[in-house]
Amino acid sequence: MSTTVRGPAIASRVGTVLGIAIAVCFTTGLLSHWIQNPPGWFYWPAHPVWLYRVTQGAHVITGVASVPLLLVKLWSVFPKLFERPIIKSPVHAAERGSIAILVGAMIFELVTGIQNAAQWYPWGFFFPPIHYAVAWVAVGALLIHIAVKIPIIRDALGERQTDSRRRTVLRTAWIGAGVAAVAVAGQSIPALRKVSVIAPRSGEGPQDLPVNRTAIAAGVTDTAQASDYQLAVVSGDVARAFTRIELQTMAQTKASLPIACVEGWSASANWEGVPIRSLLDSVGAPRGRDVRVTSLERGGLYRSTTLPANFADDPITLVALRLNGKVLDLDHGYPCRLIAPARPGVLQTKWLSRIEVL
Ligand SMILES: Nc1nc2c(c(=O)[nH]1)N[C@H]1C(S)=C(S)[C@@H](COP(=O)(O)O)O[C@H]1N2
Ligand SMILES: [Mo]
Repeated sequence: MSTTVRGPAIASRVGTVLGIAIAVCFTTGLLSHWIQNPPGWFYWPAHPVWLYRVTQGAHVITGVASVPLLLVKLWSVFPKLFERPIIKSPVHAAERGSIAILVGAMIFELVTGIQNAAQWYPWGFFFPPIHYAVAWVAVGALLIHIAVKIPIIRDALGERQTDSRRRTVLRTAWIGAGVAAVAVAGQSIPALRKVSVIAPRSGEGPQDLPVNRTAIAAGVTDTAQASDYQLAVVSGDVARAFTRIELQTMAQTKASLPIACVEGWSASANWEGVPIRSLLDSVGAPRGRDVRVTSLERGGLYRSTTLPANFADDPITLVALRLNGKVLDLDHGYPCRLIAPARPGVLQTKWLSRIEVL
């Protein structure tokens, strides 16, 4: 009879659930990366409107839920991590090395991801490309790890677990993961808002919607409120400029659409404005073309984004003038901002200055 609680029985069970969480986290992360840096073959649909809200919510929730699972997993094999000699044979050395890389990369991904979701950026690097690159390292090392351990995993999962101490540890792992998931889920699932103690953005902000970058932070308070403000719309040689009043007199469309931040929080709101397609029609722009949208913001990473053709032609991709029944707040993008269905928040450009067909 075994007397240790640690070992393959726990490691393989917690590892399996952790593996599923990581698979969801990795896949949804890849999608988010491709939406923001689309390879030529990539297509992201504009409908259903909540699609990105769900994929990115799942990304952050599975990432956070992985923390307690990873801790229990490491605990279950802890003495093995310090086994001597470190190198017994080339195969053994490769296996140890892959575990060192796996653990390091996983911890890096979870820590930087959670810091990012909490909007705390202590590192000296730009988060997205590094988080993306290390994800491949982590997943590569994980696949090697699983391949090496398959026989042990299969045996351990085949045996019924009767040791009550182990069952307690497992129950603790599941409860820990569940609590972690619920604690953060409220930033994407409104019904959980009150119990989600670590949801950093959850509904505060003007017009009942969180703000990511304020007008002051973006340095647009003067240009956005200037009396000679105009929105330029350009297609080839044809260009027009619209004042806010001219935009207001055009046919308005209403749509309920979420802002779904890459950092995990999301919130639905009622938007009203001019379909971007109407503005494109006004300069005779053909359908099926990508469109560049540029902000009044002078610097910043998000001053300009490209709207893929299927989004530009969608009837509820709006140049929004109103939010939740009132004139768009300055912090939400006054005089007008882009709001498109199923698009990451980071690409929902505020304080528009120019729309140009590519
Ligand atoms: N010009 C500009 N638009 C921007 C940003 C920005 O930094 N500059 N931030 C984006 C991000 S990251 C998000 S999540 C949404 C948030 O919109 P909100 O502040 O109206 O909620 O705006 C987007 N639009
Ligand atoms: Mo965002």
